[in-house]
This record gives sequence, structure tokens and C-alpha cells, in this order.
Amino acid sequence: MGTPSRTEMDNRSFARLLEETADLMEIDGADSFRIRSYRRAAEAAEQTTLELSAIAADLPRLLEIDGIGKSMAAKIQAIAATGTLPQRDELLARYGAGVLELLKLPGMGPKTVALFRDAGVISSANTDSVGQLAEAIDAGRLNGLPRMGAKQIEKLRKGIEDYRRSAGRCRIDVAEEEAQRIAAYLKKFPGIERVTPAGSLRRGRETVGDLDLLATGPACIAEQTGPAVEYVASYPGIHDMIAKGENKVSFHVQQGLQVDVRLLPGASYGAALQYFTGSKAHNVALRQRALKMGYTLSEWALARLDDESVIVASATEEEIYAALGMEWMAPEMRENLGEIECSAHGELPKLIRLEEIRGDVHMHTTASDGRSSIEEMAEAGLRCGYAYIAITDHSKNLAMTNGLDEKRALEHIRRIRVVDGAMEGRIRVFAGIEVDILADGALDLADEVLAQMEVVIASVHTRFEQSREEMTARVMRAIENPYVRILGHPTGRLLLRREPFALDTGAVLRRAAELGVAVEHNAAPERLDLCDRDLRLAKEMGCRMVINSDSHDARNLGKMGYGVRQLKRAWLTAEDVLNTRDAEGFLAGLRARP
Ligand code: DGT
Ligand code: CA
Ligand code: CA
Ligand code: ZN
Repeated sequence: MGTPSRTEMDNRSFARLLEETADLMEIDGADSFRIRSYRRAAEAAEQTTLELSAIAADLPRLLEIDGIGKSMAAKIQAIAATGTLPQRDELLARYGAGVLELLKLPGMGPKTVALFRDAGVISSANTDSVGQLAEAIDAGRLNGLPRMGAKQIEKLRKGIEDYRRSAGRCRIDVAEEEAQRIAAYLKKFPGIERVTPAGSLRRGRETVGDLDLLATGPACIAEQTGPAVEYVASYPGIHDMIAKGENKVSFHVQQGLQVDVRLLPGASYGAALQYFTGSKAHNVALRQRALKMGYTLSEWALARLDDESVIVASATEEEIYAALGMEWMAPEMRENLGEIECSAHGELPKLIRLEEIRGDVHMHTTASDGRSSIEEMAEAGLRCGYAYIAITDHSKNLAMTNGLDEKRALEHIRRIRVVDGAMEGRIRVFAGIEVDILADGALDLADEVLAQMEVVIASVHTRFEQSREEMTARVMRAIENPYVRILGHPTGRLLLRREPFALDTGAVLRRAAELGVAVEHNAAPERLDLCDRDLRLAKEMGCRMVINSDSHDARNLGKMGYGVRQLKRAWLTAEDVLNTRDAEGFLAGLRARP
């Protein structure tokens, strides 16, 4: 067998390259006649029964193909020789590799891409065009562009979400909501009694590759699963079926997310739950431990190695871990990062719980870009059982959020104090601000104003493209300001949408620890920033930590749980997090004001 070479390219690859060139030329505003010749050649490449790579050197035969003239024959020969087309590569360099991805969005053609390019919505310097577009939509920068009505913009936004889901991973909140919908449907079937998410969703990972759901009950007993399988397969949210077996049904839901539903008898439910929760690395290490102890561990049971018919444990996870000489541990810890040893030695940390959070100190109101009033936020805080909240609207540099200038900030503080008084001690409402860190690290509001608020969060919201050195110096300078008490969403990422900005996180965390500036874990499911790994680092460095919902709507305070799961993944305890303390303890834990 020869080594694969470019001449083994199939006709579809020829067609794709020609089609992409046509798209790029259209974005470039090239002559429509020339564009059409590329599209016709692409179609011809797709249709012909002749193998282009085999006949590329034979010009007369190429020219016999309908839709291929002299100039396109030369292009095909170029592709056969080099695997690409110079025109395409030049245009791609000019407009950025991201535009091809952009064209895969529903309803998105070269004309729209050209429109976005001319309007500065996308730039060739950034290869994440889909991400740039998503940001522009969120920021309202498409409003007013030709052919961009509210309906069209909404269609694009949804198209991006769908595309992302089918292209890869899915955010934890989106996966969680889908899992709950499916579980509610499954539990309506007589004979399905319990449905539990396993896999990365159960481990609380910030994004999920596919959904693993386990179901059990009398209808899930082997050889009697037929009706239950049919019921699963008729879930109304199914987009397409992947596989339907005796105890497993796999499908895609509308948005492209894959779901694996497994039907299991109760006797082996614990073993299955343990196995399908993973992670793979945790399971591998656990199986090795089992082998050393003379057991074999599978998705069905923990059994004796010398006689696999002797089952040691299988019904619950607790029994399995106990038989392996271990304590049961939270799924969030199961990444083979030392949890097996800790558990075996009885040294598992007492992980933070959602119920231990006493306050939420980052949220926005109608004063800037929030949708609820101060009162509504306070009432929502009460419903969460909190002892305190802080209102922290944006500052003036973020004009598109209607950020506060000094005068409005002072007025806002007065209004917050009024609501605080009206709550009569049922909940404390602190005055605060999310002050913007300007490009050079200066803060967006005067110290005299910051001095009047309990909670000053400093965050980066602009100029994400700065170099690592610039950005690190910028954030360092910001936290040197003695009024800054919390560093907000420290890396600025938006999951599946915007990468974290370049930052020497270690250096920033070290300095924050020295200064006593608390670092935020932003529990908003689109941020979850610092990530689990950086949270661990923050703890090692002795940072004070705070977890916040960053709500822009009273309904979002309840999303704190997504963040708590990341804290668990970083092995944090209530002691590590300032807002598990009561109001006085929380304030005392913040950096002292000058
Ligand atoms: P994901 O879906 O990419 O977010 O991540 P997971 O962890 O949900 O991975 P997935 O869906 O491929 O598999 C679910 C669980 O099943 C996984 O966490 C552990 C278990 N598992 C899957 N394949 C293997 C394997 O080859 N060996 C072992 N020991 N466990 C496996
Ligand atoms: Ca999975
Ligand atoms: Ca899976
Ligand atoms: Zn922010």
C-alpha cells in the first residue's frame, strides 16, 4: 500500500475547495460571472463519475466534463498537485479562517458575511468569527444594519447555539435543562422509577459532550425492556435516532446534543451509576485498586476475581466504594486527581454546599443593564435564603450597559440604602459597583465614590486582545487600588463563545492574595470563571474567594448552584469562601478599606 498522497483526494474534496473559493470571492465582491464558474465546476466535480484525481493530468478528459472549461480545468489540476487553491488561500488569509465556519450557520450566505465585515462586526484578525458574531448580537451591534430585523437577528442567535451544540460541547445549564425534560418524560412511564444523569453532567463539568442518563425500575429488567425502549424512542424532543438496542437508546435532540439513555435493573444500578459517571481516568484507577484487592469491577458489579459469579457489591455506589475500602465521594471529585487516595485514607475534604452560601454580592439592576429593580433583587435574595446581597451595577465606561458615572453612582447608593432600610433587617443590601478596569489598569470611577460602597468589584470588559504582559500589568494595577475588594470574573471568558484573555493568572492570584483582594468565581453558567483548575491554584496561593451569580435578572440568582459545582470540583470547602460567612463576617473578610 502506498502512502496516502494528495492525488487520492476524492471528488467531494475538489468540490468543497471550489465551493469555498466561490464563497470567499463573493465575500470579496468579485465578478459574479467568475463566481458562477467556480460554483458550476464544484457541482460538476460532485456529479461526475470520473475520478478527478486520477484524470487530472489528462486535460482533454477534464474538458469533456460538463461545466468545466479551460480555466476550471487548470484549477482542478492545481488542486490535484497541491491539495489546495492559491486563490482560496489568499482570500482566507485576507478574511480570516473563521468566515468559512460562519457560512455554515443557517441562513448565512456570503452577502451577509460581507455585510458583517463591512460593518466591522467580524475582523480577519480574529479566527473565531462565530464567537465575534455571537458577541455582536449580545451587544446589540447588529441592530440597524440593513436586512437585520429583530427576527433575523434572533434566527442568527439561535443558529449559533444550534451550530455550537452540534459542533461540540454544550453548556452545563443547557444540558441540565434537557436532562430534566427527558427525565420528567421517562418517569411518566409505569415501571421507570428513577432517572439519574451520569457522565460529565453528574460530575458538574462546565460543558458536556453528550448526556448519559440512567433509568431503572421494573420496566428495565433484562429481556423485558421492549415497551420501555419504545417509550424512550418516542420522546417528542428527538431529532434523529442514532441507535436503539435492548437496554440502550441513543439519539440527538433538536439542538444536536447526543443523549444516551440506559435502562438498568435495580440490582446493578449502583455499579452502572459508578461506571457511567466516570471519569474514565477515575474508573481506570479504581479498577486497578479492585484488581489488587482480588476483585473485578464492571458496569454490572464488583465481583470476586477468582469467581465472577460471586457479587461483592452492585446495588449502590456506597456499597461498592465501601467494599474497596473507601468512602463514597462526590461525583465532582472523580477526575483521578488524588481523590482515590484521600478517600481510602478517610481524608476527603468536606466540600462546600449550596446551602452554605449566605449572600450574593455581584448583581445588576435596571440602573445599568439589569432587568430587575433593587427591591426585586432583594426579594430574590430573600427567596434564596440569603442574609445579604450587594447591588453592583456597571460603571460609565461601558456605555452600552448604561453604566453609572460618579453622579449617578452616588444617587444609586442612596437608593440602595433606602431599600436596605425598607428590608428591616430581613436581608442586608450592600451598596456596590462593578467598576470597569480601563485599558491601562486605571479604574473607571473616582476613589471618593468607591470609598462609599461596601462591595467594589473590578472587572475587565474591554480590549480583550491585549498581550499577556499588557493584560497582566493592567489587572495588577487595578487591584493595587486600595478600594478594590474583589476581582470580578478574572479571565473574562464566555464558555464556547470567547476564550479567556491572555493573563499570567498565577502572578495575579499571588498578588491578590498578598493584597487581600478576593477573587471571584462567577457562577453565571456562561462564565464559570475562574475555572476549576484555577480555583485550585487560588486556594494553594491562599487567596480569599467569593462566589457570585452576576445576575442581570432576579430570576438568575438561583443559578448559583452551577458555580458551587465548580468549587466542589476544585475541592473547596465553606471555609475557603467568604460569602459563606454571615454579613459581618463577610465584610470583615474583605480587604480593609483605607
Ligand atoms: P463527555 O460526554 O465528553 O462530557 O464526558 P463523559 O465523562 O460523560 O464521557 P462519556 O459520555 O464518553 O462516557 C460516560 C462515562 O462512561 C465516562 O465518564 C466513564 C464511562 N466510560 C466510558 N468509556 C469508558 C471506558 O472506555 N473505560 C472506562 N473505564 N469507563 C468508560
Ligand atoms: Ca457524556
Ligand atoms: Ca456518552
Ligand atoms: Zn462583569
